[in-house]
Amino acid sequence: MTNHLGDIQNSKSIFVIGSNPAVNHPVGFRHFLKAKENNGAKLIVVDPRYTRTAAKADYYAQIRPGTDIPFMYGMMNLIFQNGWADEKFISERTYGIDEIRKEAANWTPEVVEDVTGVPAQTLKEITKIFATTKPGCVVWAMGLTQHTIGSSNTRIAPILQLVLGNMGVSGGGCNILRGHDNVQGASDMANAPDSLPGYYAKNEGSWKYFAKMWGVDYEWLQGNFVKPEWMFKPGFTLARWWAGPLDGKNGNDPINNAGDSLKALFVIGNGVTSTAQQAKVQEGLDNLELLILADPFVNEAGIITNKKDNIFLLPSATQFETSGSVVATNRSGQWRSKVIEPMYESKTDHEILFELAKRLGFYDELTRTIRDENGKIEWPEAATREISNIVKSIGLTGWTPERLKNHQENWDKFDEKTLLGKPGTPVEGEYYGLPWPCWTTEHPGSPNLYDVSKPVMKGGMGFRNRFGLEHNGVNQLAADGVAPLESAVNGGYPEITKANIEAVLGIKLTDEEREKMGNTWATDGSGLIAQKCMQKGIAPYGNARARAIVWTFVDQIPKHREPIHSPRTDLAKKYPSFKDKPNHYRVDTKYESLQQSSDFAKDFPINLVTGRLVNLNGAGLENRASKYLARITPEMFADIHPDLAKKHDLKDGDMVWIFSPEGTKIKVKARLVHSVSPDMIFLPFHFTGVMQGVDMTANFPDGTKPYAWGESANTVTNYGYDIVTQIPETKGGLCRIQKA
Ligand SMILES: Nc1nc2c(c(=O)[nH]1)N[C@H]1C(S)=C(S)[C@@H](COP(=O)(O)OP(=O)(O)OC[C@H]3O[C@@H](n4cnc5c(=O)[nH]c(N)nc54)[C@H](O)[C@@H]3O)O[C@H]1N2
Ligand SMILES: Nc1nc2c(c(=O)[nH]1)N[C@H]1C(S)=C(S)[C@@H](COP(=O)(O)OP(=O)(O)OC[C@H]3O[C@@H](n4cnc5c(=O)[nH]c(N)nc54)[C@H](O)[C@@H]3O)O[C@H]1N2
Ligand SMILES: [Mo]
Repeated sequence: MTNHLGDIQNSKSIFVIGSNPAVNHPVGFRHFLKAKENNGAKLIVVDPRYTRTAAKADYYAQIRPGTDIPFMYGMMNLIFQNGWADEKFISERTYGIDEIRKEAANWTPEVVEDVTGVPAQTLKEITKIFATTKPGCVVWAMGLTQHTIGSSNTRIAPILQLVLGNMGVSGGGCNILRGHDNVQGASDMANAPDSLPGYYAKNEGSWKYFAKMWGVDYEWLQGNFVKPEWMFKPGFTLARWWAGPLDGKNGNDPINNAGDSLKALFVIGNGVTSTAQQAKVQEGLDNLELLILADPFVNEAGIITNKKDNIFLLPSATQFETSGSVVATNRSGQWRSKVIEPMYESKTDHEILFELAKRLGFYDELTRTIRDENGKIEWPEAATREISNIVKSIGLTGWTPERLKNHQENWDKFDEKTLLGKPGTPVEGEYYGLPWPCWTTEHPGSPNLYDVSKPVMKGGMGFRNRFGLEHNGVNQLAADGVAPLESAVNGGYPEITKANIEAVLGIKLTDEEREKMGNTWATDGSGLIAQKCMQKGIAPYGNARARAIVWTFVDQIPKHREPIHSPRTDLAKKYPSFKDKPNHYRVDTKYESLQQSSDFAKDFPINLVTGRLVNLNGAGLENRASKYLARITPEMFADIHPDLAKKHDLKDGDMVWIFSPEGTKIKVKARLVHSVSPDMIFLPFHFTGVMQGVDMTANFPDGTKPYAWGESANTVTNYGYDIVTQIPETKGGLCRIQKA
């Protein structure tokens, strides 16, 4: 999130595209409702389903899945034409918007109507209200990301905000609602396979910086890889690990894994059965030599597999049985305190990992900087301190355990609309949770990113200078006169390095300082660069232009491409998918070759959309093991429009088979509702335990079977993975239905 949930109360218009916060973020949604009630804010919802969020909307558009790029280009087409663009913001703080203008010109309301299914009139009404009611924020979540073009979706929405000058302002920004508890913290800590903690690139410079900060030899680190060069390569993703054990067998995608297949899987805190193409996941599990599931519940990966040996369930403690820092959706840090000691024989996740490291023989290296002389670890404070010591890239430097605990103890003394600590309290002048970047231990955190109306020491900053100083001869730094308030440089400036700090800040370093200082702001273990920058009101990461063109991507600007399985074969020809991508996170991945291989829509004419229910979460076992939550939705079902149901002779409560183009099928109960259109069905993905008609729940150890189980939506989600991130296309696929 560039801004925060409370800041949504400062919005005058809220554009929700691909998110259903009334169901999935019901506490956060309170702020949306307050914005409506207190601020007269207009709520706009674009979703293929008429959701509970849509029920609260002033404007609603029912969009065909996977066509959000045409919709937003359509908006920009009208914005440029009507003079609603913020040309000053565009010229001073952005790069490449002219390319966007050209592409937007193609997307007239009529073309948009044909591709998205949204009437031209609705597009016009929504565009006018959003473009002229400022400030406005954009909100999205999985409705935009779970597509082959998910990463392009996540670029076009911020571009829309740049064009409107809605970025870097309170009440504006891009409020991307994160999913799990601490998912922001998890991604900050490198759960992605292509980076180190803090999003440091997996290159030699970063590895050497980490080696130094961890107190271990770089050569030792590198020696743990099968060959030195594998240290720099991305790993498998969660979406596609199962291709690893299958290793190209049975027509599965070939892998590139140093000549070997994947033998063992260690799962800690993921449901596994939430993964797309679950029949493949099952095949992957069956082909493992070793499966370890560290989970407070019986992870259903162990239930759906036919594997009979070498499956170990490690009882993890829950988050109530441990303490430490986590990160909220808005980049705020939060301190958690243990409520009870771990029950029975369970162990906390960090203990499990420490024990694993001991047995693998690198406990000493793993804990070197967090142990005292007697080998004792002050947990979790020492871990938080290590993180704040190392992760400069996103500004975690100011997150000491003491400051986070102070916020925990005084959480009632912050203003919810600004996050500012109230005067006369122990948190005066600080923002709740010190939202990153929090550059130093004196910095108050940054509630809204890219806001130049504030001094850096009060949370202000420009855009990050991340991609060099010029591109195609165009300067990438912000224009003269644009800089955070009270900054020593009144205009753009580069990211700060040891080499340029004296020139940019107008200071002189002592020899001792130069000796201690790291080469760049992100690898300066001494913290001197950040401190000097704060004194001069400078954001260490620079003050640059936001770019609309990503010159290293296949689509340099976001382009519409039809889902791999599109109901519109004519449009799949006109807007084809990407070229197939070999070695995409180690797996050869199909796009165009699959999309163009068959007229899928002929045999599978119905759109398949998957998503969430308010009473269940993720893979769902945690909640299906609760009698009361399970009772709300005791069985797996499909939402079907009455008109579609009629065509198939289905009544409410009838059983229906759903077939996917992959050749898989599930049998579920039909629930007749008007929230879906007649050309689509909706499936919740929180069930599993039955695989294509086969009940596997006898595999549950005695006494652990949940109160509800059923077929998994993911057994019929189609092949398709984002071109950059590899997130599965679980929001855009096809199916066929038949009365069971
Ligand atoms: N109760 C509950 N709350 C949760 C979770 C849960 O499982 N249960 N999970 C948490 C997690 S991990 C996450 S990531 C978040 C996710 O939160 P959301 O993203 O809000 O969750 P979804 O229901 O998956 O999808 C949101 C909406 O996207 C719509 N959609 C589908 N395809 C498209 C499309 O092509 N374009 C547009 N514009 N919309 C589309 C769907 O119809 C759906 O209403 O929720 C979190 N909160
Ligand atoms: N079809 C379809 N599939 C989807 C999605 C979709 O919209 N459609 N959404 C996707 C998204 S966004 C997400 S995030 C995933 C969610 O999918 P998962 O990550 O699988 O979601 P959870 O069920 O929350 O899984 C968490 C697991 O961790 C365990 N757990 C809970 N607390 C702890 C703990 O403290 N320690 C340990 N070790 N384990 C713990 C739980 O018991 C559970 O087994 O699903 C994805 N799959
Ligand atoms: Mo998620």
